[in-house]
Amino acid sequence: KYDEAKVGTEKLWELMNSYIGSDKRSIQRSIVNHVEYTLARSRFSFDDFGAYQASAFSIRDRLIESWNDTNEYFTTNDSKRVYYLSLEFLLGRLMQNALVNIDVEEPYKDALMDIGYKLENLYEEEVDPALGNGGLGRLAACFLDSMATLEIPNWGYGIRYDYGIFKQGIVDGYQVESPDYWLSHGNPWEIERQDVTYHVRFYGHVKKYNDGGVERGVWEGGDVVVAQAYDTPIPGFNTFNCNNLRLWRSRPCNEFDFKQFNAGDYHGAIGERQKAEYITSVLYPNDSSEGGKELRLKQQYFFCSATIRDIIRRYKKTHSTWNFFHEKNQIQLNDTHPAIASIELLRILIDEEKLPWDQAWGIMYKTFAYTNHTVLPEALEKWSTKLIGNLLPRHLDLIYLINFFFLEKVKQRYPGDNSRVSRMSLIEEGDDKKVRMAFLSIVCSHTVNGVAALHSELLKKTIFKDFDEMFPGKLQNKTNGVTPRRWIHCCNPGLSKLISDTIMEEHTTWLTNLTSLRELSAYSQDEDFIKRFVQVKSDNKLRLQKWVKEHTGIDIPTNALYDVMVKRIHEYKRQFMNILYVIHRYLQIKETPQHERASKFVPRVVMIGGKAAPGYANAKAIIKLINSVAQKINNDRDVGELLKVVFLPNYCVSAAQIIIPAAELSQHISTAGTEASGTSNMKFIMNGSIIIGTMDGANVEIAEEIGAENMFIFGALVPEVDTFRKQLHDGRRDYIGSRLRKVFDAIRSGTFGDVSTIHGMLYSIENGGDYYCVCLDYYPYLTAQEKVDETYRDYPKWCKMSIEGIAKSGKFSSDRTIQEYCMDIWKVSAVSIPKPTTNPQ
Ligand code: NTF
Repeated sequence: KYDEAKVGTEKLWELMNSYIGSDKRSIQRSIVNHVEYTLARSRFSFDDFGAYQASAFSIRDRLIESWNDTNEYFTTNDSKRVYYLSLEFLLGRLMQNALVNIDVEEPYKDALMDIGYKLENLYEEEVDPALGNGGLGRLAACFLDSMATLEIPNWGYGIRYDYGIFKQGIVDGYQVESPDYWLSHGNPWEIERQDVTYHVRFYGHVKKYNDGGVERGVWEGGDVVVAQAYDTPIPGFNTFNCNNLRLWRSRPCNEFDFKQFNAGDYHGAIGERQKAEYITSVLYPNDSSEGGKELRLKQQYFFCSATIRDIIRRYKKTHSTWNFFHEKNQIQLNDTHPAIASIELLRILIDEEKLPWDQAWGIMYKTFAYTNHTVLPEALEKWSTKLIGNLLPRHLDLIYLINFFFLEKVKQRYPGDNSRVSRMSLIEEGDDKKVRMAFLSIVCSHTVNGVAALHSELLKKTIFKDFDEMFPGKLQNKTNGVTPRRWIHCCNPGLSKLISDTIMEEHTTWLTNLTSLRELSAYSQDEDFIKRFVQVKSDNKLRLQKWVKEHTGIDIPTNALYDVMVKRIHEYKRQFMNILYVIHRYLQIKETPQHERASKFVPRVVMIGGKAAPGYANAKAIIKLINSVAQKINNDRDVGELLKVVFLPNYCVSAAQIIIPAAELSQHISTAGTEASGTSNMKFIMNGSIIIGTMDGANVEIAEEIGAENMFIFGALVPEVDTFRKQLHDGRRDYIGSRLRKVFDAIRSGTFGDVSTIHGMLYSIENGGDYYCVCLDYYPYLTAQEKVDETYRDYPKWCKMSIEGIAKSGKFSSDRTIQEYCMDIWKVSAVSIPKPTTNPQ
């Protein structure tokens, strides 16, 4: 008998069971199809941008094939999944990363060349998706790459902002911000999911009732907005697995407000609805500080609520009881920004799923884990209870309840210790009561981690001391890492090739087993190897020289030491100390007779880049000072090419990929105890740049791995910082010293033009306000800088140090970090998707 449905299904299977081929013709076909049918361009009018878009769509098609197979496989096998919740994903450009990961960069290069396009030029057409501020967001992106590569069933969840981090321009030396409307030409990498939406409620009121001894709530009224999903496939390197990044966009709810419409206020009603879209319009540009703005809390709850519902929906497809939820789902909180997700899960379990409190609590507790990224007090989130109570009334109820039960336990454990109870309370008392989100996250998670050994130890000794005492073992360390696919192979193809040639391994092998770089150690004094290494570095310096000319108009020599400091501008990171030293060096050159200069000074190009939060006056003043100093020095013919200073504008992921491979020296000079980890330090080391740095964050572990003799380490350690701060407090004022005084005087006297915006900082530092210990570390810093010059003069020694750095950088692959999270926190293992066997054209 003819079974119509069965035949139909078979036909469909046959049609869809094919994969795009990787031969030249198939690639070209898939690209030109998109030119014609997706972009509707004719063969006479498509430029590099059109070619980029069409190629991106063609690559996305391939990703979708494995992405669909992957998700289906995980569902069929009921795989345990990890969800990484983050308000920021600083992905950087996706095209090269995708081509490299699915191993078709060469075929695409050839196929495009054959029809008249250079792949490298197409890379430049892509806008940076810049949905993050700095290290925290970039870490999330590296983690996604590693999880896909290690075949960990993972989805990232975040927000699809219309505006990413602002673009930084420099006008008269000052930072000016302009909006980054990155979607203006569409985004070929994402898949809009009209079929995946959730309602999210704000404000309103709660009706409580007693359900056989359990108090439950019904949350009603208020505003309801829609969360719509946008998916970006995340391909792993050298695997068929393809994970997903799901970002939410806010939309108005389709249920019309008939009253307002019928009252005749059509425009007003539409205007109200448009406000919904505002929630996901813009990324907050503050790195390491929190504003307490209602819209920010709305963003947080909006994406957490949609995410939790999405995870529950997926779980319920294959499960009819709650017993296995935590065994199948692990949720990692990237800092406290998504902390409200745990309360949302608890709320749904109690109010909607009608679970008893203990069971709901247990499920939540066993599902969540929390990563802390900072000890800076201004970055620790605290939300006013008024704000939460108004926006999320039921969540505030639950937080109070959690706090009540928690404090009961504290009292039981430490009877009579009232000060401990108030120290540990999730609520900070005062006129404006506040919820301490970090404490809430600790209490609601099974595991908490810091991001470098020193940072994790500091957490235990300082801000989380009481918690470490009460829950020994709960606080762990997971030292950060970076993906070597982007941070060696993509950004430094010359070095990648040199490595492959030298250790006689395909890049596909060592890039997933980075400790095999150790073999390079044997070549750190090998003449041929050094020759090639120096060639790679100078090619990269040339590339940066061009970039600098193009972006700043400044000419820099290539036969000079490239000294780089790129990161967000912050007092604790001490770009200020860097520029003070530059001024000192300039004054020294000026004081030295012409004929002695060449033998006394190594030519240097000092490059500093990074964005300042728009409301951070001191950071902006530092940018202005750097630019003014650059202006003066670069135009002083008397100094010539001995010293050049450049402020690298609009530092972002794609700029980093040019800057980092060209650096010879890189600065990581934060006050000990302030930089939780740092991740660019790892990227610089992998690219053969030597670190001048303090014993802070991951620098400590870098020194352990590569040897302190291969770095320029200086400065106060954490206990000395504490002592100095205490002395400042007690009135110590003798810390300036004559050489630093000279530098201050030069700034004040107008040597660098009008830099009055920095005067406040100078005054404060002189008068006991040197909280970040610039003056304490200044002289050791000078000594370390002298050592830098001395070493650079002995170039073979310099090369040996930088090669040793590369060779021993393997620990800092984010693959290692993710493996540790998998073993110690998530207890999850790899699920490898079978590669398709058929590949009909
Ligand atoms: C940052 N934290 C730290 O300041 C960096 O040291 C660290 O490398 C990255 O996190 C990644 O762990 C933050 O951005 C924040 F928001 F926590 F302050």
